[in-house]
Formats: sequence, structure tokens, C-alpha cells
Amino acid sequence: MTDLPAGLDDLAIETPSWAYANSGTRFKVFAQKGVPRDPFEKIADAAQVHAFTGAAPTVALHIPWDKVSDYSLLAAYAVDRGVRLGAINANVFQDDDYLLGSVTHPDPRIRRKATDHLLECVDIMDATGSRDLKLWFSDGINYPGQDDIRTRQDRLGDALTEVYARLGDDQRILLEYKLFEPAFYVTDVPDWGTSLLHCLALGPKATVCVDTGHHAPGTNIEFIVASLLRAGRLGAFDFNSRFYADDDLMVGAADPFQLFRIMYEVVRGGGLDPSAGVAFMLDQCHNVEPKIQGQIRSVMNVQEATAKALLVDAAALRAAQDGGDVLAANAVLMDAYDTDVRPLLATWREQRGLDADPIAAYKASGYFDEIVAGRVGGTQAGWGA
Ligand code: PSV
Ligand code: MN
Ligand code: MN
Repeated sequence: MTDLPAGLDDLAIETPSWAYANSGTRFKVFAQKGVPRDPFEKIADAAQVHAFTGAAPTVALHIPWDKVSDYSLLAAYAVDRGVRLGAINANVFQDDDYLLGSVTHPDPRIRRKATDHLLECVDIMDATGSRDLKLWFSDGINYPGQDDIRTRQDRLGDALTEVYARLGDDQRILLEYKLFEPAFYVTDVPDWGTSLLHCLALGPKATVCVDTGHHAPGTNIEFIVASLLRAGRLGAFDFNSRFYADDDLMVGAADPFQLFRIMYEVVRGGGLDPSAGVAFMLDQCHNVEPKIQGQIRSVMNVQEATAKALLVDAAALRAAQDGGDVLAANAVLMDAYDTDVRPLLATWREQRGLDADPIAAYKASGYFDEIVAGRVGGTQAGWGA
């Protein structure tokens, strides 16, 4: 059997609190049994994912979906359960005031309100000990002429500058981009170029978040990853799968080969080394599948793609590339991709005292029956209301 690839221990995957709550589409949110009723219960569920995979030590919060009166208490609860709080996701997209935008809104009063929310999120980071403030703006316009594209960029820059100045030494901004939706003509941060330009203007504590579902079909995401890593500005991933638009399906479900290509560029660029500061987060909704199992499966999918990427024979690849041997170079990559890494990962788990099959172990644990019996009336993630 192939040896376990070195480097797998460095992979830590952050799960999102909202993945454990009810979610759906704008047509219907189907309530599932046993879903969490508050942020504490979301963390309890996230702790299960870590307990069975050993690779999901942190949980991201979304504010105000995860609003509590005492964030240090929530952080302590997480530690008690064997996990830590991760990125704080701001939400300036679900308030009636944001009809025409948040930090890029034409009205300075609305811009102030949005920026104040971002600053409040930094206060929360101080209480939770979180490093990352993840910003996604739904801001944009639907019609040509509706607002001035350049002025909106200026407003965005002003808000980001104010928030950046508030960051502590060990805190960062992760600026996420998305091509379209809910804005259909211009989104104010539509792509990695726009995000990177703002990050470069802000300073070293601002980096780009690549949500794998936020691109046009056919976009070469691994090229973006390679470029951002070269520039030292790849801050994070929001992993998920898409067949059509921002589908938020399980990462590695739609296109495991793309996930492998992305993870190969991460490995190639040194992004797996914790010193690179790349956060591997999931941003998913489990609308038709059980949520905790969906997260476990997703963590396993990222591990599998990473293990394959680590198996690429770098010396053989370089030799083939330098020799201009196109097919040999391609074969080196495909050999790694075609390796069945599941036995390797089963061994990796057993060596760490985990069950070789996390899904089976979770199912056998009785946790699901416990939460179904103990929780009535779980909450909605905030999506698809
Ligand atoms: C927007 O589509 C997004 O990807 C952002 O990350 C939001 O915070 C998130 O979805 C919520 O699921
Ligand atoms: Mn996202
Ligand atoms: Mn998204």
C-alpha cells in the first residue's frame, strides 16, 4: 500500500454553524428533526463532526444568526466540547435598509449602519478570540445607470478602510467575492480581481476568500488559487459544490477532480502549511440530506482530495515538465488522482484513535436519536426564508 502522505495532519477544516440549522431554497425550507435551537446546539453538532473526523476543530459563526448575549461564554462552551470558534461572518444582506446596498448604499446613514455592524463583528472577534472577519457583500445594482459603479467602489473602500483600522494585530479581513446574486447587473465585489485590489489597498491583514460556488461556469479556480497564493493573499476557502450557480452542495460532490486540482495548487503553493494562513472552511447547506452526516462527508471529501494532491510525485512531474513531455506530466497528476486513498485515510484515522469509517461510527453513536428526542422546534439558518 502507498505510504500516508506527509502533510495531512496540517489540514484543519472549519465547519459553518449555519450548516447544522434548517435551510432550503426560496421555494421551501424543509424542517429536519433534531436541528439545533440555538448557537450552543449548533456548536454541539459541530463538535460531533470533529469527534468523528479529527479534522474539523473550529466552527464559524454568522452574526446575527448566531447572536448571543455573551460570546466568551459561547467560546468557553466550544472548548468544553472539544472545538474552538473560528471566523466571524458578518451579515449586511438581510435587513430592509439594505435594499440598495449596505456599505455601498447611496444613503450615508445606511452605510454607517452597515459599517457599524462590521465593527461590532470585530468586537465579537475580541470576545471569541477569532482571527478572521469574513465579509461578503450582496451589494450591487440591477440596471445600467441605477448607481455609479466607481462611486460605489469608493464607498466600499472607505468602509473597508475603517474596519481594517479597527483590527487587532492578529486579526484579518477575508474579503469574499461572488459573480452575481442577488444583484444581477453589477455586483460590487464580483471577482477575485476586485477583492484583491481592495485587499492590496488595505494592507497585509486583508486577504481574499475563494468561495468555490461563486464563479461563472468553466472558471479555472485552481488558477485563481495559484495566483493568490503567489501574491500571499489567499486567506480562505468557502468550500462547496455547484452544478449551476451558488448551489452550496457538499464539496467534492459535483466535481471531485476540480477539488483535487484546487488542492494540488494549494499544496504546490505551500498553502497547507499553517504559516501560510489559509483557512479551509465549508460554506454549505444540507437541504435534503442529514446535516451532521453531510458535514462529515464533506470533511472526508476534502481530506481525500488533499491526500491525492499530496501524493503527486513532485520530482517526476518537474522532470516531465522540464523535458516538455506533456503526456508524462499529465500522467503524473492523473496517477495521484486515480489512487484510492480511502484505505490510507482509514489507517490515518485508526492511528489517531478514530473509527476508520466516521459516518458509520457517527450513526452507531446514538447522537442523532438523542437530538431528535431532545430538541423540538429547531431554527432556520437564515437562508431561504
Ligand atoms: C454568499 O452567497 C455566501 O457564500 C457568503 O459566504 C455568506 O456569508 C454565505 O453565503 C452564507 O451561507
Ligand atoms: Mn460563502
Ligand atoms: Mn455563497
